[in-house]
Amino acid sequence: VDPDDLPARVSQTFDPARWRAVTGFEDLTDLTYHRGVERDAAGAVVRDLPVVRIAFDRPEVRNAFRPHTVDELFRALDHARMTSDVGTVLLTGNGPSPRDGGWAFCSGGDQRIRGRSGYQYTTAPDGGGEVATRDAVDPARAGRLHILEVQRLIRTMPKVVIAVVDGWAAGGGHSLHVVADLSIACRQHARFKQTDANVGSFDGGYGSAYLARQVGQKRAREIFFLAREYSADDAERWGAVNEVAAHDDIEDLAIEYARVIATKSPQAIRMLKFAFNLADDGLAGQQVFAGEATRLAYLTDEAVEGRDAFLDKRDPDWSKYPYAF
Ligand code: S0N
Repeated sequence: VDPDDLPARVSQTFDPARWRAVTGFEDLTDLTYHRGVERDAAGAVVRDLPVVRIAFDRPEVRNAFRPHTVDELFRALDHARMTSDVGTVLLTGNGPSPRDGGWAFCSGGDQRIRGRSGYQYTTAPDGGGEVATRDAVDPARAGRLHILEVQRLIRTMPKVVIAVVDGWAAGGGHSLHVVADLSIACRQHARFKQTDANVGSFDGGYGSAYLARQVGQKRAREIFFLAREYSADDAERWGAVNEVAAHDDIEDLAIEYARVIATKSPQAIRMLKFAFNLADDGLAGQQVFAGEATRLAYLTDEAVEGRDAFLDKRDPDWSKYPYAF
């Protein structure tokens, strides 16, 4: 597959001139994964930009995630985490739905298969929609709530993750937007609704408690207990999204955010993200922050002296290193 051979329309909000498919991810079925690029007048890629776009690609079910979607999402996010010249990850949804023109960021877990082991989806024999069939699955994987592993990866990856909410953010999709570092919402299409309690699920971690940090306890409880639909403008007013943009401008705005972030010190962004997380993440947050501090300390002469002294089988000489600055 030629990574530059982009489908003409991944989504209405997707400008093919700005992106190339990420090599090694041609097998994705439930997501699309692209790297931002700069092209010359002839359309050839001049250079990669420090941004990637990961998009749910199941618009016919409002971008609900099935376990396979979550596996792909973890894989793409982890690849973005490991790509050292990428500073910003845009998480979004492709659309509109070919069935009814509806837009979605993500509508959470696919309710057709939730909690059921041994189901898998295949294309219907007539080539129509998917049909669920019983199938043997590894019991170790059945019923796994591994979307929570994705939430933790978003939280701990040393990059800025931006939820580009261009349609419904519902249930577990609402929680993904909550856990993202920043959110941008489309004025015309973004709709928010925390449906967990409607269907017997409850994200008792970031989806609720961290939401309460963002919008306050009363509002967060209203969002969960009443499951009312709210708009992009409501979300901005309540402090749940950073900015609202018109449909035609949302991708430009997201890329502009990434461009500005790329002008900042990667180390400072990393330390700031982990510092923002620390209090809410408890000892796990302290571990992530301290791990980064340890990595920086290893680069100092003082830490090198400790290592070298051990290897040289001598006492370390700390006399050059002050107790205070
Ligand atoms: C998003 C809503 C509000 C949009 O309403 P709208 O615009 O009126 O569209 P619909 O006509 O309702 O939807 C269009 C088609 O899409 C299907 N569909 C939509 N959402 C889902 C979904 N989540 N799962 C499966 N199908 C979905 C509709 O059924 C419709 O198709 P047809 O016409 O063929 O019926 C509205 O759609 C809505 O409320 N959706 C449900 C939102 C919801 O409750 N999500 C789940 C909340 N809980 C979680 O996310 C927890 C995670 C989880 O449950 C899970 C599940 C599976 C595997 C793992 C997990 C896990 O916990 O990790």
